[in-house]
Amino acid sequence: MAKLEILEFPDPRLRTVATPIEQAGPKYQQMAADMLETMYDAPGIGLAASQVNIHERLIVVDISEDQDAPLVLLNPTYEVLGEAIDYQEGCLSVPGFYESVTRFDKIHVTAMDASGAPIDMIADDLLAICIQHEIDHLDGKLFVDYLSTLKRTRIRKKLEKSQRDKA
Ligand code: GNR
Ligand code: NI
Repeated sequence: MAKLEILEFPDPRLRTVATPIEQAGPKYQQMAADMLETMYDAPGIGLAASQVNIHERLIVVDISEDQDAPLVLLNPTYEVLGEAIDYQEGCLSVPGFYESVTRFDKIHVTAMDASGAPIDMIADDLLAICIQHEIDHLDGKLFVDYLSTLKRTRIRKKLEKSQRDKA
């Protein structure tokens, strides 16, 4: 297993649209294991491959308290079933900032697991929100894109400064 480096806003690589995975298998099982380790260590409840500079359509999610319910989704897509809800979101690629974003509270998710088996599930509440957030990453989209330009610019400047101070 290996811990991976998480890209931070406004890194332009986070804007890459990820490509579909053609063939599931061991390569993606290893990639998912590394992403789960990275997510649990952070800690976070989801991680998209885009955040670790892998531009393929793979996300991992675990909303359990005990980090014992990992979900690995390749080529995930969803249809909306529920209502719009506002939720205070954070992102490992936008560390330290939390803002309200409108999502849907129930979705029908279709994907495959790392071995290629089909996944068909209904997700609601936090799980639904997290999956929508992760699929946005695969499309090069971040939660800050839903905020006002003023808020997004403030966040960008603060993160650029902390990235400079770190370097
Ligand atoms: O750890 C995370 N928490 C979170 C909280 C509210 C809405 C979405 C998330 S996802 C985030 C981890 C992350 O950045 N995934 O891309
Ligand atoms: Ni995120």
